[in-house]
Amino acid sequence: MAIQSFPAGFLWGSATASFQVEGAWAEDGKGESIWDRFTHTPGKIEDASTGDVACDHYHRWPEDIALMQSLGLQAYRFSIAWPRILPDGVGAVNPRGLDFYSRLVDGLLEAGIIPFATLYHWDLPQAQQDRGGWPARVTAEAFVEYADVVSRHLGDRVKHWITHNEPWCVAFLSHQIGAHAPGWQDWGAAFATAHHVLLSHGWAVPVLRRNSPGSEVGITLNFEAAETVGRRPADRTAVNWFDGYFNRWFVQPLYGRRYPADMVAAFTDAGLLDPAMPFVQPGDFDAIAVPTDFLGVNYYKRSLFVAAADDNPMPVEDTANATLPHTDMNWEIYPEGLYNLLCRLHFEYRPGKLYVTENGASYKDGPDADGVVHDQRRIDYLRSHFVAAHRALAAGVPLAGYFVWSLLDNFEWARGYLQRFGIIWVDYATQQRIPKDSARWLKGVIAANGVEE
Ligand code: IFM
Repeated sequence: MAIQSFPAGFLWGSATASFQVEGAWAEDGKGESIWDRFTHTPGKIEDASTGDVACDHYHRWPEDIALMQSLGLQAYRFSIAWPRILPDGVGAVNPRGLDFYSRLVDGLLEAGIIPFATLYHWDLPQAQQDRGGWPARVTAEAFVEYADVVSRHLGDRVKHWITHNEPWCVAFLSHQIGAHAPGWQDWGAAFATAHHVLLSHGWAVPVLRRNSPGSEVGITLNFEAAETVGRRPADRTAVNWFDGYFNRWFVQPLYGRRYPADMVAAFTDAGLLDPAMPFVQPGDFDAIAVPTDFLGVNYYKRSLFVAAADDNPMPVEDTANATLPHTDMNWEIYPEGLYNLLCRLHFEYRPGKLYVTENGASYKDGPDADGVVHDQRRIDYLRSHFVAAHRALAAGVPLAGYFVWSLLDNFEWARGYLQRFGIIWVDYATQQRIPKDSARWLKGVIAANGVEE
């Protein structure tokens, strides 16, 4: 097997998010988040679990940093819980919340691990939700206040900032499909949310730059490889529709191309979008297209589509033809999609650099009789995606780093604790951590700065 070497300085990391790992949901002055409210509402989460304790990372972060260090991780992507910092969304700052992240960042730096801080990974203060949440423009303004407070406090030490994680999830999964907090099913609210999230990103970038001189600032989007095996022109249209809804609606405005015209027309024709887009104000698109240093890419799977039989514009997922192996999330494994995506983003949008800010797989494999977790399928998944990323680098894509999702098994949103993405097993009853085989394998990849094809 040939070793595919990555460029010198390529960053290898792992990622988590505050609500998924921290626990301590009501400690040290933290305010309630929309995910606290959502998980405390019966019927929302598959296993009826909450993030109240999660991986107890809020208390166990020194142990978790030691684990990262033992694996040779060079960077750690974590998110900051807005309600720890501003329990009411805006206004009074909670110094104990800032202190927690300050200690975490200092601990990472002492361990030689570069902190990548995501400002928003979905845990909006409930008080801000009560002011209208993301469908209201005031929340974009509140986000800038929050970004200012955080970066004034941590900006001397954190030099990599991600404004938002996966705006599609914030907009559509949370406000149109309703599977995530706050659980709305309202297309209008989803479009307004998408706009306000992007706008808040655009407004926050100069604030982060001012408060954190010399830092890299970017945003993370999630992308899916949308494809069809259908032969009818309508099947291609269906794929384009999904690509517009999931991928292009977010990346285009960030790179100065506003919302995709074909999708504005498609959504309008379907009666889903008011073409006047009342949430857009003069200057918004310029703000959204503020230059950034990198684009963060989250990639997991392929989705196949066919055209709906009736006039419904929503494409239909073609599970019958999804014959590639699936992970426990029932996601089709398609490393080729990562290669295609990275090339597409580079050649169509020319971001200064890219990071894969999330990629990984959910498999249940747990400790055997000897307490060892053999997760060969995760190793295979990661290896194939690393090789795809390497091919993209060879094609000229300025990929600068790769963050495996996730460091720890953790709270997988609406799926609760039933899905395990970690390279480290977590026993939720005892909070014991056990690095899986994939963690040891990743350690080898990092040490070699290369992967066997
Ligand atoms: O766990 C999530 C993460 O919070 C956002 N990206 C996808 C992951 C797996 O579903």
